[in-house]
Amino acid sequence: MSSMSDSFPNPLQAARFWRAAAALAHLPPDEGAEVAFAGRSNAGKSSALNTLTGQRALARVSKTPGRTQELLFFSIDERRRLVDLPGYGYAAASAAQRRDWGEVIPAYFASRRCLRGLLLFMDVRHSLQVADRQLLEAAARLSLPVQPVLTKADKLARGALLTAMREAQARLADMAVVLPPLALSSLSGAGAQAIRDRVWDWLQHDDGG
Ligand SMILES: Nc1nc2c(ncn2[C@@H]2O[C@H](COP(=O)(O)OP(=O)(O)O)[C@@H](O)[C@H]2O)c(=O)[nH]1
Ligand SMILES: [Mg+2]
Repeated sequence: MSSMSDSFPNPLQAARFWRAAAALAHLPPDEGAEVAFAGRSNAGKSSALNTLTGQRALARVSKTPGRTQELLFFSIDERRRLVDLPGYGYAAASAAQRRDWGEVIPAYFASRRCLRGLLLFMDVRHSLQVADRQLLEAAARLSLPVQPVLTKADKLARGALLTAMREAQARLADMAVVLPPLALSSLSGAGAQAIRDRVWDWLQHDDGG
């Protein structure tokens, strides 16, 4: 499939860290268009943000899960943003941290008219855990479109990858707002272009608010 971004520079490469919000009271104005990145801690979300933007160190890649508790805003231009949501579901989380992401992420979804879509990153070897399903349900309640991304595709041989993709797709099939999953290896970049195209397509929809 050809796409506009095959023949042009990656528009997401313009993304620059703009600001962090530790609480919903500190979100930037609800205008223009933004796309959010969500996933369990260690799912490969930061690696994906770097790969999709073609930048080596835009988001910190950590071996220590659960460090970022803020919403991080990256601006592409004056009207378009990427938003890195706090990673959830890590084993060592305190009760307060669990309550935090369980409330903050759905509240963020509900408070942003400018939110065009959600990328949900899941390790292809452990997709659709309980916390992922809760996030999908929160998105569905708001009719927020979700693109599932199955990460670390390089960890599986081709046959096992196809099986894992098919299984994930079957389990997601009954959710109306969820698109068919895409596979990504941030190590090789395989699969990145289809995800960039999805993000860029979402970011074109700006209602002028
Ligand atoms: N082999 C492989 N490892 C990956 C990939 N993406 C992330 N990782 C590794 O998985 C770990 C967690 O990645 P990170 O991006 O920090 O995950 P986050 O917690 O979701 O932001 C790190 O050790 C990464 O190097 C991938 O596509 N392939
Ligand atoms: Mg991270």
